[in-house]
Parts: sequence; structure tokens; C-alpha cells
Amino acid sequence: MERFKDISEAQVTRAIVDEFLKDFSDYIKSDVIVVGGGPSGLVCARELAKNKVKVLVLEANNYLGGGFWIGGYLMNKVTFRSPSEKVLDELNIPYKEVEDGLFVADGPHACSKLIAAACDAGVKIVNMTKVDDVVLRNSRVEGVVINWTPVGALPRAITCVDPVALETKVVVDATGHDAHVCEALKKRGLLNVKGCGAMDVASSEDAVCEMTQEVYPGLIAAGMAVSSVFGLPRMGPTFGGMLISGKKAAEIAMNMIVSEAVKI
Ligand code: 48F
Repeated sequence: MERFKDISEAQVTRAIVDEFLKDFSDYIKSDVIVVGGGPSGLVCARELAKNKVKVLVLEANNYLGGGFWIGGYLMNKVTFRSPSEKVLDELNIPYKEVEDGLFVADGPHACSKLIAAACDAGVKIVNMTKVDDVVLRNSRVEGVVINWTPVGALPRAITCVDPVALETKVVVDATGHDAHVCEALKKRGLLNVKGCGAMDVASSEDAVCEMTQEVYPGLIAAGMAVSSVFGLPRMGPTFGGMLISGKKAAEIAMNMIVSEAVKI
């Protein structure tokens, strides 16, 4: 059997530290920061990266995918309503039509394909990093304030750890039901976040896609964050609206970047 190359512990550590810091330093300024690596955030980031936009995904968890691994009730089948199967085709995600216009895919397969597609398109990802606040200048969101996720889990007595900030032209809040970035504006009375409404699958997905928009200068809401901001009905374990909302958010971000108004 062929022997593994002789590499020391120091070399392994240096490879990790050097490569991480090189990427991190490069993305202290970016075109778009997508907060949250669930289905809407990943689709949005992929679209942007495909269009050569410098995009960073910040994810609080170790793993990406948010609620996309599991459908409902801890069962790992995810559903999609027509016409969102077109996005599944684009991502080469296998699915089955169980009713006219209702499609089912395996959660792990769909989610891992989406993550891989985002990475393949050139999306940079920093995980275990929680967005705590926004950078706000001249009534515009121009960045995010971040800390390592574990810092928030430490006892208060030992958590005097200041965060750092990243600058960007556009922030996308794709943090799901929590609408965490929008909440940072709400607590200052700058944005109303209503909280999502009761479940109504039939109307929810059209509503979330229609209402995906810039909710405050420099800040776009995508996915379930849109439902939370505008009090739209929740949709439960059907994901087409998340994928298409992510695409729309990317389109809006592109337009914002090219518009003269965005200068940092
Ligand atoms: O919740 P999530 O999957 O959001 P989504 O893209 O999709 C919603 C569906 O999964 C489902 C649904 C409709 O089908 O009802 O719930 O809108 O993913 C949100 C991601 O954001 C991360 C979180 O860990 C998850 O991976 N996240 C949340 N808050 C923060 C964050 C934060 N403050 N900083 C960084 N990441």
C-alpha cells in the first residue's frame, strides 16, 4: 500500500490558518453578504456567484442547509409545488411527481446538491459565525457585526468578547423565521417585523416570492424572513417558495450593485 506523505502537525495547522485567514481577509469587504445558509440563502448566493458577484454566506451553525435537510415532522422528504421543479432540474436534484404539480425529493440529496452547487459556483462560506447586528451608516445597512457562534453560548462572566464587522454593498437576510438581521433594525424602531402568520400553503409561496424585496436601504429579505417581516402565512415543509425567493433576492441584489446608488 502506498504510504501517506510525511507531513508534520505544524504544517497541517499552518495550512488551515493561512488559507482561512487569506479568504477571511479577502472578504472583509464584499459585494453581497447572505446571512443564513438555508435554501433561500444558498440559492441566492449561488445565483450571485454565477454572475461573478463577490458573495459571502455567514452561517451560525456548523452545517449549512437550514431546514432543507428535513421536510416536516422529522421526516426527510421535502416537497415542491410546480413550477419550482425547474430549479430542481437546474440543480440536478432527483424528484418524483406524487400528484399533479406536487413533487417530492430526498432531503439529504436535495440539500447536499444545493450546498455543492453554491460552492461550485464560487460562494465563500464562513460557518460557526453569527450575525449579531448591522453596520448602519447614513440610514443604510453597509455591513454586519459578527462573532463566533460559541461566544454566545459561553457564561456571561467570560464572554466579554467584542465582535468584528464586515463591510458590504448589500446584505440579504436569509435567517428564516427569526429574520435576525431585520430584527436588529426593528429593535431600533427602523423596521416593522410582524412575525409570520398562520399556515396556508396555497397562498404562502406566491406571497413570499412576490414580497421578496429590499426592506430597508441596503437590506433584502429572502425566504421565511420575508414572511416574518410582512406577517405572511407560513408554508410548512414545502420549499419551492424558498428557492424562488432566493433567486429573486439575487436579482434585486444585482440591480442594487449596478445602480449608482451603491458606493462603499
Ligand atoms: O430556516 P432556514 O432553512 O431559512 P429559509 O431559507 O428556509 C425556510 C425553510 O427551511 C422552512 C420553511 C419553508 O419551507 O418554513 O423553515 O428561509 O435557514 C436559515 C439559516 O440561517 C441561519 C440558521 O442557522 C439557518 O441555517 N441563521 C439564523 N440566524 C443567523 C443565522 C444569524 N444570526 N447569523 C447567521 N446565520
